[in-house]
Amino acid sequence: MSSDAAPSYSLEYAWRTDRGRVRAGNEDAVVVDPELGFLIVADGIGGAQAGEVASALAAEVIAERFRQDTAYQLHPDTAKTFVETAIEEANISVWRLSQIQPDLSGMGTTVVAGAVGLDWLAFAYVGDSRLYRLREGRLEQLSRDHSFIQEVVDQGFFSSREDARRYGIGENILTRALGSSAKVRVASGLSDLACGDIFLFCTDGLTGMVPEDWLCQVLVASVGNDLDPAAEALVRLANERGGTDNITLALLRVGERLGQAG
Ligand SMILES: [Mn+2]
Repeated sequence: MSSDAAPSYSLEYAWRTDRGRVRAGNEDAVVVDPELGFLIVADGIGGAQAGEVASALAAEVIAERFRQDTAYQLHPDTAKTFVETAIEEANISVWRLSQIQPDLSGMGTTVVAGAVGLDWLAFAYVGDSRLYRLREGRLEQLSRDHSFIQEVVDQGFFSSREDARRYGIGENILTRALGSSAKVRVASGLSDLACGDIFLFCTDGLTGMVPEDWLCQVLVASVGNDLDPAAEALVRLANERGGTDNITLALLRVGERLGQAG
């Protein structure tokens, strides 16, 4: 990282991936690089080992892009486009491999990725892996699921996800994923950084098991402590509440503003 782009805050990272209690394998992937300041979480879809291949390939393609060229870190808008493009490239890689390797046909993956700059976080995503931000005790979802249940709620057929669930709308139907075609629509956004913020990147194996107010409580309780036990506690909670899916998360905590900044 060039010194121009070094974050003006001290940052902490913690991450975990866990098979859960039911699944035979782990089809989630996570890559975090505290040195370069990026986080990637992906949740693979597909029979046999195909989901595992898809999520690992997508995460690696995106990580490689971040490692090769760090110039994106100089400007938030550049970074946002950069993360989007990296995800588009990952999509093509997953799609191509699924076309040439019959046993991988139909594989796909969700992804949510973030890149940290001077005083901002640029993020992009496809699917239902999520990004949350804890700020001043309030947990806010910065991503918006590309799922059927989210769509019927957005279109006003139901007043809330709970309402839609009561009518039997499943949580697990994705409307977008990497790998299903040569082109994918990537969603993206920017957040500023404030001292005390915690960003949570995670797969549905966490959010499907642990209610948001519990996630919030665990993150709030981590204030003043190391971040790693919070990551551990979130995985434990998801497992205690069933652990029916793979559980993956990456945390980024924003600390004090650094003296030499600006
Ligand atoms: Mn999952």
